Amino acid sequence: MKDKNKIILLKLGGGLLTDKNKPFSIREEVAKSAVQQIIDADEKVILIHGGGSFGHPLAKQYSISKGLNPSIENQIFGLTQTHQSMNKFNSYLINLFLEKKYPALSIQASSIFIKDSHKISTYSIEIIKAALDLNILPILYGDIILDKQGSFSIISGDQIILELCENLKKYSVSKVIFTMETDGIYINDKDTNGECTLATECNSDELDSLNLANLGQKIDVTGGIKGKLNFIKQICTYNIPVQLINGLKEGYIYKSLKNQNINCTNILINK
Ligand code: IP8
Repeated sequence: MKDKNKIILLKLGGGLLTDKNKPFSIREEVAKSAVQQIIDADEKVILIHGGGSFGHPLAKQYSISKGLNPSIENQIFGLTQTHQSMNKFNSYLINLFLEKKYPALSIQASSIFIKDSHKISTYSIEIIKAALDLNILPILYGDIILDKQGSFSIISGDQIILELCENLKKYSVSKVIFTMETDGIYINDKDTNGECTLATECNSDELDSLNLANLGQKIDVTGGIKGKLNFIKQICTYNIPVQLINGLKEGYIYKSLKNQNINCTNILINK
């Protein structure tokens, strides 16, 4: 029997679902396949997605992650526009679930979190628990975040995951899955063909010392792979295993949700 209170946090990377270099472009086949795999796996999940080409270019244009800057023309308008763009992207995904008669509910990070002197306060996380109790799939996404000091910034999908790991008391997170466009983390150890090597297993205390391969950077206002590893390190302090998987490979999302074997990066907890 399934443990009712165990939950998997699944992040669909924005770079996977969209073409990050082409504003407002959804990779529809990738998104549809991901949604179908989540439905087929039928596990208790909270889905979180990134910004991709709906979030990062706008956030960059208006310097949203650096906070209020009156010298930037129309910055406040850009703040709301960034949120609305993410909202639109999120609606597309929600609709994919609803079309399949699968109950999914959009929960906006900008409505349930606020910052106070750089620290995030959780306000209405109860809503997520209430949705899970009703067997609804909650879907959150990287968003803008306001702060009590009159400024704002960006809350990434990865930061949301960390907040959920810290604050979801009733549900215990059994695993966090990051879905990306590669098989996981590559290190600068060349194999016999001169290719970088996939780190299939990595201890959480080794994350800082990894010699990361540079596989090309896209516009990312929230820190790229280094930022991600920093969040993963913090997630591991809650004894939660993390898996980084390739969302472009057929069936990988399903297999990961079902704990089946795949070629990926597993971050192991140091006991
Ligand atoms: O793609 C960023 O979320 P991420 C969200 O998870 C925005 O880093 C609005 C840029």
